[in-house]
Amino acid sequence: MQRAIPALLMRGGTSKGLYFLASDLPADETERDQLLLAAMGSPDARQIDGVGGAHPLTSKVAIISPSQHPEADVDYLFLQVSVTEALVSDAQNCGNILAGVGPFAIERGLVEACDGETAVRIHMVNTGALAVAHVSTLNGQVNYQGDCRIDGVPGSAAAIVLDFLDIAGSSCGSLLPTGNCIDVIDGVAVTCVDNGMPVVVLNARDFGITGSESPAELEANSELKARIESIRLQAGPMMNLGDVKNKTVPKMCLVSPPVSGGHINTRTFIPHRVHEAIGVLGAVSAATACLLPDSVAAPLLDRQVAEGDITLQVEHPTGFFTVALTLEGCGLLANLKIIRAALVRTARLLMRGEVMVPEITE
Ligand code: NQM
Repeated sequence: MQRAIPALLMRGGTSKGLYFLASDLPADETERDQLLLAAMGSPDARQIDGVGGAHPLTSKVAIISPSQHPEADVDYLFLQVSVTEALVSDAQNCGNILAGVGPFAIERGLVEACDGETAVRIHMVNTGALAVAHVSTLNGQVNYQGDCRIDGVPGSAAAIVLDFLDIAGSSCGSLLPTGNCIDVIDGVAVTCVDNGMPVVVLNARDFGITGSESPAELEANSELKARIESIRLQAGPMMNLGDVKNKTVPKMCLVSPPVSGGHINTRTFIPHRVHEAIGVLGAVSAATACLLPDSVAAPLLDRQVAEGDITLQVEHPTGFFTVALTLEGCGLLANLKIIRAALVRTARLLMRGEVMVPEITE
């Protein structure tokens, strides 16, 4: 016997995953996670017996429900389903999958479509923070078509502007969770930052690499991977994340001077595979590190920082990621506050129906 669970398969930004209504999934978390592992086909490097795409970026789940939060329309819980292990984690948020949440909420009748554009207010359950997604809508339906291009996705689609307010310390409690702009771990200077995503920023040069290597080259460098994982395991408790051995945070972002006309170049371990682009909130945190005087990234930033709105082009392996930030009181670190982050993504409904899961027999 198989169990049929209503779900939408969506691309959200440069990621892909299953989107569910919470009411269609078991309330019991263990039962829910077993079902999600089976739906994705995990654990198995090829996820051959499920709909997962055999990469962390395509093994993701969004669970959405009406929100009780006074400033939100929907609650969004993000779950990372491991490809190779029987693990489902809610320890991180995902800004790419977030891009599909507004369209999903409209598709499934949680939010009514307005004429032209619909603002969907989203409570991100993993971190408690809020985002507003501006979704293109026509004749009461989501409009997926448009001329917005994002690097890492072929073709173009309708733009979805995501606005984040006050996401500093989303998972770690503060923007600089160790209390320092620079810490030294295993003899390497690092900046531990959380502006929406816990990220450890490292200078690629300190590892004897340029920072422009391809994800495949970086993943083949076992000595580099071991050094980065050692730093990550030590940074986790320092960032108030506890033991991060089985967690997908913090992300490890290698920065280097820009090479394609952007403001900073990045390569990100998420945390064991290397991102083909960069995560949304990961990019916001990395861009934020560039603005913090004395951080590992600040000296590499190819522009001046002033109070007000600033737009940074973050280079990654498949192009650029544009992050717009609003800064208050720059200059001295103690006075600096990042009050807003905004960026553009696209999303597309790929399939709607029921995902079939074998009945679990004890
Ligand atoms: O940082 C990958 C992705 C992500 C997360 C990862 C993301 C974010 O590209 O907000 O989007 O870092 O695991 O989907």
